[in-house]
Amino acid sequence: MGFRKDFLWGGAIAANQYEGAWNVDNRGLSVSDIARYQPNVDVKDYKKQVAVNTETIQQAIGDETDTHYPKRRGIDGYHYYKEDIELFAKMGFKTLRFSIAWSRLFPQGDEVTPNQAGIEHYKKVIKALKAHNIEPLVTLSHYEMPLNLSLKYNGWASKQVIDDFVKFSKVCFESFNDVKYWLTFNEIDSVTRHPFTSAGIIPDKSKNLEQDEYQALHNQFVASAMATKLCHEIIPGSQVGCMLTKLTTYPATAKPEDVLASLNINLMNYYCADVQSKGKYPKLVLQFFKKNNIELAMTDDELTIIHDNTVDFISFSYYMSLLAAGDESGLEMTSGNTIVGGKNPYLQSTEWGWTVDPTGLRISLVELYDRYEKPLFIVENGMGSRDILEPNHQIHDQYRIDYFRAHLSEMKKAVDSGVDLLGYTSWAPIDLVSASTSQMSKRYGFIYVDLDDEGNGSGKRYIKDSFNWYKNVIATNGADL
Ligand code: BGP
Repeated sequence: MGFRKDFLWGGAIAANQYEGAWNVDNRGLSVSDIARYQPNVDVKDYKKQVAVNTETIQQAIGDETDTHYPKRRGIDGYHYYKEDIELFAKMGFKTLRFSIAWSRLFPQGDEVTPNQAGIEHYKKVIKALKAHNIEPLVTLSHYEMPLNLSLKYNGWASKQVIDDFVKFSKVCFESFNDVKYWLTFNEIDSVTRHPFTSAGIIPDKSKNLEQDEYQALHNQFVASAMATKLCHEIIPGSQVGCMLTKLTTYPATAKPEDVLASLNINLMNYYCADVQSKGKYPKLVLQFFKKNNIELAMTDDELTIIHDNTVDFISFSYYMSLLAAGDESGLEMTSGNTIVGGKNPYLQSTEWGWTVDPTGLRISLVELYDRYEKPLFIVENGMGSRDILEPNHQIHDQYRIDYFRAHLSEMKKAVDSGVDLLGYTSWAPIDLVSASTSQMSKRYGFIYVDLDDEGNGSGKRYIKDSFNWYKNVIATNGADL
């Protein structure tokens, strides 16, 4: 009973929210450099927060400062990584999930040879991790496609991008061949929620946006399968995972119409993992395409590649749960993780509208394990909160400890019921720029970073109360929560 002996405890970050140094060492512009901090837009209005068009993109390109674009500065992890890794090591991390910024290796995305400076940077990061016995868990694509590929091809809507991604992946596997665990696309299903961030699709360039989104997903499935094949060939013993946003949806009531609505939503939430894990499209999804006049360009060869190169494990993010109803008119809606759904009257939600549902994590683990019968990996879970930095640099974040304690307890119950879980990485072990709102004040870390939404502050790192709590969790392999 309890967690496996080699359970991978750790944390997860992404280059575009962590590194900054957007124009250092030949890095090219990425889609994340376009994300503008918008203090006057409601933080719960994700559609508005992440909206872009050709005009706002051109405006961002013309602005060569980081003033309005916090992801350009991140938390300067590009320069702080050694100190940060030392702090993670102090907590006893067994793994760190991080992403490789595609535009550091291929600034325009379509060069023939990679930018050596980018490769050298990640070699140093991996070396620092290994020196502390921290296993790297690398995401190849985490909302940071080279902007040039978005502008030139409308991103993943075009098959052209598959080759560019596979070339980038190959360079990663060859250059970082001591990395065992890899993820291809972060929250792959998010293409239909924020197509620009996830797939470089500029909505006003699409004639049929819905069709482009599903085509982009198909192209990513092909690229993911090709990368999986290469990874297995280049790094013997390596393990590749898919990564989905687990948006667990309950029926609003026991009314059969509500049950049906939640069933349909969950089926669509699962389909990306279905394709990547089972190697084929679910028949119900093919029927959905037909009914909605979505005609995807897919060849037999591509379907074979997908079929023959399925993932080794299923990873996912879990933040919250939602409600669905046959008739949504009576439902109070809430935002969360870039999706809007019914608000559960039994759950509390945060200032950003995300419900807190630890039992939902257990439900998700059981559902996923039963569906795929492959090892699972929780690669994101956490709660955005405002923290108060006390005059003596202390941060008393009991609310964060409560959140994690509740979720890890449910995770333990799922494991005790037989779920094979490889590890758990919190989002994020250190405060960084929010993916959806570009705020710094939406904090997730066990480590506080002294920066505000405008980028003012010393950038110094301070330990929160939750730091020592998590350290003890890891030291006891989850026995003492
Ligand atoms: C996930 C993303 C992460 C992360 C997290 C929290 O969807 O994969 O990049 O940021 O959500 O979201 P936010 O930063 O918007 O609070």
